[in-house]
Amino acid sequence: MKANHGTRAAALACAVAACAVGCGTPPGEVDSAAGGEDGRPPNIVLIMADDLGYGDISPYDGWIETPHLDRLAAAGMLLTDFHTSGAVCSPTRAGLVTGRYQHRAGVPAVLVANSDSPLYHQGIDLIGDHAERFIAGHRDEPFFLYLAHHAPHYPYQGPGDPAERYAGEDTFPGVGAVTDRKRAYREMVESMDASIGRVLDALEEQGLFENTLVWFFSDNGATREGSNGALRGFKASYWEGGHRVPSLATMPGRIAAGSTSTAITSTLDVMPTVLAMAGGAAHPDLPFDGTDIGPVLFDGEDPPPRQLFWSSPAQFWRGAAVRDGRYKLVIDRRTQRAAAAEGEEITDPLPMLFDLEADLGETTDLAVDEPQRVEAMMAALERWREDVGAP
Ligand SMILES: [Ca+2]
Repeated sequence: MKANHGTRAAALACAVAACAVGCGTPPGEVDSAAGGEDGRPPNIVLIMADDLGYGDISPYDGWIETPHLDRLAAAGMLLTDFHTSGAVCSPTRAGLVTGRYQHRAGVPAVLVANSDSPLYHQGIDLIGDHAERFIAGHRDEPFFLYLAHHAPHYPYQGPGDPAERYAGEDTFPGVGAVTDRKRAYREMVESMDASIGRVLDALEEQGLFENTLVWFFSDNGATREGSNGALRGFKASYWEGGHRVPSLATMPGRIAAGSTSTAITSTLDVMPTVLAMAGGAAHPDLPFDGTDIGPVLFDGEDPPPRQLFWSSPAQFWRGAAVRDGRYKLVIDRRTQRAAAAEGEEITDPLPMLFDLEADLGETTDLAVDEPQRVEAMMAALERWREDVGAP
């Protein structure tokens, strides 16, 4: 590995955020009923991949063998209808840490890092090192650990490839110099999987696995170098391939081993769920848009009916989507533009409607057949946009 110490330190600062539970919870307010048999509150480990797709990893019958993610799936729950609140990095992450639509925090689009805060995609081993030390160092107290991997975001570089980025560089190398990107992509996912295996081993060695929620998911769908399985579209779109992602949750004794949930869930639900487990609650002035899905994870319940919304400004593309039960409304300017006559100006959004239960691949537009449903979902989208300040 080719990295100086400064780069490693900066990469870790970007990639790892951790604290003992209690950061936001006054002493004495932790609900011990949420914990294990000895009354100890649970530990929380969130693991986020970057640009990993629905068809990338083996628990989802993907093309890359990921034995440690298989291990997570076997020990816990696989979520089949889990969504990111954005279709690119920053919006999803802002929604994740606030439990609220990212538009409310002023992050509807990508925040571009400057050269002082480099992303270093070969930092996976370092993230694993740090996580192991952190778990060992906090074995005697409840903890929260958030591991934000950069894999398999470009530039594509496997463990044996030359490093593409260094601290202080002003330019972003894009996909990088590697010519066999599929190979590099696969190796990045395999490295991340090995790192996750080390985290699971550390939890088991410390006797903490039973009382720890380990929740793995991606921040958006895959690029064309990866796979979104049967889903249409890629990262940076509001087709399912842009925002329906792998999600695995494990907590032996509380989450049924080898279980699957088809409930509609979101990255917006993560914060409400883990905060409830830690005995906390939302600030009264900042209510969550997500919900505590503990009943889904721990009891296999279906949550009440809900709508999910997506909307982005014109940074990379302009679009919106609404999910309501089996139906999904999609507004995609690129599709409109492709279908338009040369020189024709695109003014009004053209909503498309899909029945995901019958048509997961979003191939058959039902908008003409179901004008009332389209009208109701468009009205819901407008109300939501006004509420959260979305474009
Ligand atoms: Ca991403």
